[in-house]
Amino acid sequence: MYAIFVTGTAGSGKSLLTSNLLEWYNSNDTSPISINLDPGVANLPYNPDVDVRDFIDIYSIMENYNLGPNGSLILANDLISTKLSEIQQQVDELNPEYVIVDTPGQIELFAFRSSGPYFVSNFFSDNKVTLFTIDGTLAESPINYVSLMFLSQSVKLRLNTPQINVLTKRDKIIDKLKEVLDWSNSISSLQDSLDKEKNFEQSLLSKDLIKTLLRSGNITNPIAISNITMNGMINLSAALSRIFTHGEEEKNNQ
Ligand SMILES: Nc1nc2c(ncn2[C@@H]2O[C@H](COP(=O)(O)OP(=O)(O)O)[C@@H](O)[C@H]2O)c(=O)[nH]1
Ligand SMILES: [Mg+2]
Repeated sequence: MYAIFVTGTAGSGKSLLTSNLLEWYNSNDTSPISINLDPGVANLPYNPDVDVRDFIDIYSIMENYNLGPNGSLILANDLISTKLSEIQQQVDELNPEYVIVDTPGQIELFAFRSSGPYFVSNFFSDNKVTLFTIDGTLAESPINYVSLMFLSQSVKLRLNTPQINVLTKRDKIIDKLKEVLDWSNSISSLQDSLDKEKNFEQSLLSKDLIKTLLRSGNITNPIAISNITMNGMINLSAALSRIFTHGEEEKNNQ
């Protein structure tokens, strides 16, 4: 069983990507299931097979602890790790090949508190990958692009699994897509775009930061997809298979 944790900032396309991955794996004769790990979500574009909202009710938390919407959302997210064994049991009963995990809308509540990393590291599966979704419409400016690449690395530092950057909403940035993808292929093209930025200090800081990321050797080129046209899904599924099969090879060689 392979687990795919779909992370990213609020509105970056996590839930729609979860839904598309389910469809993708279903139509490729594999058996995927979905887990919704967002206790605060009202509507989802798919029917989750396992749902954290069955175990954590945001409205009862508000009443029982006399909390407002923000406080109860934080507490609800902190409680996710306490429901790991119930969730794992439901998943194991379904016995799927792929588990696609849609994570909470607010990434800071999942990746930067203790519950999310605990869940990711203790969820039992043969192999795990984190997808970090980057909203294409936010990554259009080179300074935003650098800051999102940093956020991606920060999430990797917290969740500690192999990670793929996924640039979503490519259908909305058709005119800029080539330039954005060039930034990941060539540092000089990113530097050129940063040089054209009006704010000198922001531009300089971005250049320093991207050099640091490149030196660490960890920065990976984002895979551009559209959750609407499905363009790019084939590249994403190939990248996922590479990580999953590579992981299996490593295990077999041990
Ligand atoms: N045009 C376009 N819209 C998208 C894409 N991915 C997500 N959206 C829209 O962006 C909004 C947020 O998506 P959602 O999956 O709920 O984001 P989440 O908060 O990360 O789970 C929704 O209105 C989606 O329909 C995409 O690739 N292209
Ligand atoms: Mg969502």
